[in-house]
Amino acid sequence: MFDFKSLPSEVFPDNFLWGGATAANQLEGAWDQDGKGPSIADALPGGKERFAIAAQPDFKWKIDAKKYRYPNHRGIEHYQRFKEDIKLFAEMGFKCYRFSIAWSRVFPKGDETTPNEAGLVFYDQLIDECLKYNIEPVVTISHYELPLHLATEYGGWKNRKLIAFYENFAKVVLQRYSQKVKYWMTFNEINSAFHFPVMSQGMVPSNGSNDKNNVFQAWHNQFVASSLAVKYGHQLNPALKIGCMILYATSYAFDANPENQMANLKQMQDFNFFCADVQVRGKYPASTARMLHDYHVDPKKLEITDEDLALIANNTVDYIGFSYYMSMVIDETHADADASSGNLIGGVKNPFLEASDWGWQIDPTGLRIALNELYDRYQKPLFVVENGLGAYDKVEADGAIHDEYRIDYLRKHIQAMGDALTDGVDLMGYTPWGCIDLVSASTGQMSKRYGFIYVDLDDEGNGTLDRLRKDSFYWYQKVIQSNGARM
Ligand code: BGP
Repeated sequence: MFDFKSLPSEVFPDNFLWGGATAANQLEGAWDQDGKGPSIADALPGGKERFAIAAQPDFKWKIDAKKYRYPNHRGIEHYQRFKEDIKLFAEMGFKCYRFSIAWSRVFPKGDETTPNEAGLVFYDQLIDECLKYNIEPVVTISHYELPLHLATEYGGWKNRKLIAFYENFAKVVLQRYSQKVKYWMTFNEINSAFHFPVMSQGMVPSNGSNDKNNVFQAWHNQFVASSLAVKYGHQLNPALKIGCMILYATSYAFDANPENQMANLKQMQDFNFFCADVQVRGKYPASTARMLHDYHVDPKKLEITDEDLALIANNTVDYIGFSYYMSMVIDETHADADASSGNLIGGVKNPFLEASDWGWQIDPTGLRIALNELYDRYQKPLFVVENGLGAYDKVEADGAIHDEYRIDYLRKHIQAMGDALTDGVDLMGYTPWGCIDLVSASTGQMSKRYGFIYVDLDDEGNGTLDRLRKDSFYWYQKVIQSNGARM
């Protein structure tokens, strides 16, 4: 029998998880307080220099207080103001809040055996503050914030020793919070290493990030580590839902030329599906051999044991978390095509779409397509854990922020999710990115803002850090109140 409850006005299920998303390194600040060690995010330059690292063979990780002190080191001082921030989330009616646990707050160097209790106390308080308002915490275990020591001394994720260090970290936090936190994700945007292994694998060119053998080895090590976390989490509490998290960019072939269609198929397999296939289906996809060949990876150089493969097969994820900001176009046949831009991904310009000030092509229908593609392929619950518009905001004389462009972007993407639900997709929730303004991952700056809440802080570190409600704050409050019926 068909279930007719998904009529347009009540398309979002009653238990739909409306909320917002952040990451520790982009908002906490307090980078060296209460025993926290430095993470790779604390050693990354801001501005254009950030992505330029990928082309600097001699780049060395270092903490340069002058150059890198701001902004990741300070964030938006959420560490000090988390109660005020969670209260504002509660005022919007959040049902859940996605954040990450800074690994180097818990294990300052990453390879210790005993955790830093003061670091854990912060997360005890943060989680309890969420629960006080009935906000369900959604935790990313690792979000672009590997302890720096694991990058400098061990060379990042290509080193197998990191599996045990991650396992130790994951066990500590899973054990401590397994009765309070139901939703988890093991690695943020695990597939982003495809383009920028610096942030997700802690590898720079001098550690071999330009060698795809290393990138694949690092992925494999992360898959094993993720499986160990899933295994332990389920043993602790079978009710836990532990997901993967991928960066999804719907991609289209430029035209009906079969060459472009084939190139797009490879793009979908290699970028959008490869990591999810391993984590959701529990095995490497059939396209892996072709992919290794295309990227000149020598399979004999990869260390993959039977025991690893069994772990991966037996500990698949419960749901698929993914970020969606934009779509892209694949064109292999026109050398002169106009390039588009994204933080980690590229492609050519799509004449049917508008783009953000950073060139990210805005495509709500692409989200409906993504949800259908993912659900058709995996038949697992989906969770849109990042989405949003990075924009420059202006504060009016009366303190108001009229961000109708952001409302327009989010409204269209929520409508696309509603359409996908009517298509039959199983969608658990929606946590727009940077629900409070924070440091941008790609620029390392404040001026690229996503929040419903404005934070008074500029790219040079000037400002009161006051929190102001944008127009989108009141709009999103209504969306949640009406469970997606009023937009
Ligand atoms: C994703 C990351 C986030 C976040 C977001 C927006 O790739 O998971 O950490 O920052 O993108 O990107 P940006 O801050 O570069 O605009």
